[in-house]
Amino acid sequence: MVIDKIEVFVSCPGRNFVTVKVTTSDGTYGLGDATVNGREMAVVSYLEEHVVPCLIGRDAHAIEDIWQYLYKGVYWRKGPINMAAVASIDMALWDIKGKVAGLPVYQLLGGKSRNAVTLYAHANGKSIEQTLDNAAQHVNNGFKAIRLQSAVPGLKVTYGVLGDKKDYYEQQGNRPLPPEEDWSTPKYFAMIEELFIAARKRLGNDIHLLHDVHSRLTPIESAKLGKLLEPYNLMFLEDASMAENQENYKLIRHHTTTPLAIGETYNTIWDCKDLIQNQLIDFIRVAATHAGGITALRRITDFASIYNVKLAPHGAPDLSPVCMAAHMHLNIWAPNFGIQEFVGFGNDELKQLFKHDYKVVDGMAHVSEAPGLGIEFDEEAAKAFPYKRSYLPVCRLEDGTVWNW
Ligand code: GCO
Ligand code: MG
Repeated sequence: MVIDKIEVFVSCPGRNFVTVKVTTSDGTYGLGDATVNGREMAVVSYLEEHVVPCLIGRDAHAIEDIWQYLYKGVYWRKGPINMAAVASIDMALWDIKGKVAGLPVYQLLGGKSRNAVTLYAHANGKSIEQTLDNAAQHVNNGFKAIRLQSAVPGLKVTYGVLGDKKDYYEQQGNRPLPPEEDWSTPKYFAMIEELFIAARKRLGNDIHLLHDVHSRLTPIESAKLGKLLEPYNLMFLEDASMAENQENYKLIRHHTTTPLAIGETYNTIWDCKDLIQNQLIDFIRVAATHAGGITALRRITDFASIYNVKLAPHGAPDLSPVCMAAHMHLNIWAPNFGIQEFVGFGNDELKQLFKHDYKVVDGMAHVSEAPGLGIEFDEEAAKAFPYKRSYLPVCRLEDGTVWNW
């Protein structure tokens, strides 16, 4: 059974997705996600021009060899564009292997470690009250874990808090140039503790609370934030600071017992190695699409398990439903699974294009029993939603200095 055809589809059902379809000589096909938010066409060209021609005619079962061929074999290792291309092929080959075996992918990884996958929902708001109204709604719907983000008073825009239904910039799918946002650390500090005081009062102590800083703080400011939030018992504080220099997290760690999470932009095990082996974080937030697929996430997860670090995959809507399906199989297998971020795929266009087979009940995902990944993509329907250039915002301090996103 050899690889016969590889097709790359770019569609915009509300936001852009790059979907890869690998078809074998016996007609079996598998799907992969290669979406790199705001840089979609770079991956398309990398795949079509440099990856696809090398794979036609290769054994579709040789997942590990193909992974190594695309990683070690190319000289230019790592990087988001390269690794998203590797990831999409890898996911599609696992999907094919599962279909051929007649087994869901989690069975090929070693079977279930739990009954269902715990999810965390997002609650955003223009005010603390609005954020907590949204959180209370998630609790009513059965969620046991919620990420809280609230607009910072005095700033023009706060990420993810746009009001109306489009509260994710990237979901708007049509931003021909990057919008800009402002940031002020003092204004943020004036709000953030209030959010968690009010959250514990309103939601009680049984709900897991999480928060994403989007890397806006320096390490010493992150250390201060971690300490400040200790009384409110967060499940984790995400992306407090950048960790291009992984030493940054030593400083944060020495000052606070608030659990730390990072990894959504990481592309390989090397990006997380020091953080994991020095036990500077508690959750690793890699995504199958951005860190090299199921093969790579399985390796990172096993490595993390020896250091008590749990898997908590990135689950923003810029990862396609194909990636989420792959995560579900990893999550139900991983002995050291933590939690899955889950914003859902609400819009109708998107539901026309992608059909997944897992079910969400009371904030838990029940994983697909269909052979392979349990995901379908309607390439005909996708034609009605062509690519639209779109960007994430750029962040600046109030004096105009470009800041971390
Ligand atoms: C998350 C992420 C998102 C990102 C988005 C960027 O934790 O869900 O930080 O909020 O901003 O994925 O593409
Ligand atoms: Mg994040």
